[in-house]
Amino acid sequence: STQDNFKRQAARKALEYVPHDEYIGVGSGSTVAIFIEELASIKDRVRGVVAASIESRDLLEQHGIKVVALADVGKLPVYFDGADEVNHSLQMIKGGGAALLGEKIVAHASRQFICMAGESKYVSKLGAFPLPVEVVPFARSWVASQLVKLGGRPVLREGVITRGGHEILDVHDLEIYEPMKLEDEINRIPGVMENGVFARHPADVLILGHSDRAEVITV
Ligand code: DER
Repeated sequence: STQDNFKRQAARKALEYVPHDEYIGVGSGSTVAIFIEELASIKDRVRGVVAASIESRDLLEQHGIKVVALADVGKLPVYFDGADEVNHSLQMIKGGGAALLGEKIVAHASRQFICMAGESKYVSKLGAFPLPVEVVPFARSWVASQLVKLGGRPVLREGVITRGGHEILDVHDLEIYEPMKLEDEINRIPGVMENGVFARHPADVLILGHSDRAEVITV
């Protein structure tokens, strides 16, 4: 599909940012899945990969790429991941794939964040995509009431329990004028494990896939 083509253009360009003989981190989603396929062609160059999600770990192993644990590698030089939205400051909304807790951990454990996305993800203001918030199940209703006070309309993502045993509330109708402030405000609500605003730790490089090329954007 056209979207897949955008993703592949971005994933191919991202290979240029893979350092020689280093550990790297990868996130989750369909763009990362394409990146992992492309990575297989240069897997001898990679010392090992820290996967932020179980799906990515399994995909890496299927491609014969060495998977290592974050605990065994400390700080990573670079982290590759997709996004649901990315603004012109390279702040992101993530969590469409319910792996946002692992993704934010590995992103913060990495020196550089390379975001790969199709052109439709590049927006001037975040918030059209409902914001995923990972919550402790028994606190779900109370957290939802606090998110309503922030102007959101939280909707439980039915049938999803995350790797950490939590639920996801997708928060619609948020007007996100100050992403960093919102990221901190939501994470201060007791019962919230993590949320999908990646503003404290924006991407360093955005590789935007178009139909026939990839565009490299930095701030
Ligand atoms: O869940 C996530 O954070 C993914 O990275 C998501 O934001 C991007 O998924 P996609 O590459 O399938 O659009």
